[in-house]
Amino acid sequence: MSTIESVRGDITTQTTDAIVNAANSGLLGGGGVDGAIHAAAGPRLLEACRVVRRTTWPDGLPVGEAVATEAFGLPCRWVIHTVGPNRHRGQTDPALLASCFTRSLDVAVELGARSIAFPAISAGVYGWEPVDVARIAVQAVRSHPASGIDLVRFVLFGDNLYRVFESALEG
Ligand code: AR6
Repeated sequence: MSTIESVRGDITTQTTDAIVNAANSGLLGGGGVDGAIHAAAGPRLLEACRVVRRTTWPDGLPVGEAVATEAFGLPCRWVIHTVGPNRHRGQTDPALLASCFTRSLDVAVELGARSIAFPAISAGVYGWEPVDVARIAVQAVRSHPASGIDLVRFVLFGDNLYRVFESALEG
């Protein structure tokens, strides 16, 4: 049974074994948490993402999928990149968002990670309501076997998001 917790903060400073990036299908960087992660990791992260595009996912990473790279300049060991559903493009199926958390945990287990930090995937540019993201995230994490993972941490930017996740965890 993993500990599941939420903290206010910046995911790029987390020392969990893995952190999750709310990326886009192209995997070549962007704004928000994706931009912060690439800036903190340095240019080798972009190069590693280009390798993923040349090999495993030539057409881009599908919504709800996850793939890992090394973390380079970041204090964690791996970055697990996932692509949340974009409400502005009509991607409103909660199963797609749940899949981001489930597949990221699958990848973390495959890597042998003991701890993982998630941002509020799709709660920014992709336009999902924080309360929906929190409910779906907590449910997906709780229902995942996550064997070997001791700690799942939600790292939230801002007080409102933090409160919303805290109440989802209390529920
Ligand atoms: N640490 C933790 N959370 C953060 C950080 C940070 N350093 N920076 C932002 N957030 P978003 P999305 C929060 O827009 O909605 C990118 O351009 C932010 O406040 O980063 O999945 C990608 O390339 C919000 O609560 O991700 C895609 O194109 C949450 O992280 C697109 O945005 C997610 O916001 C993905 O959109």
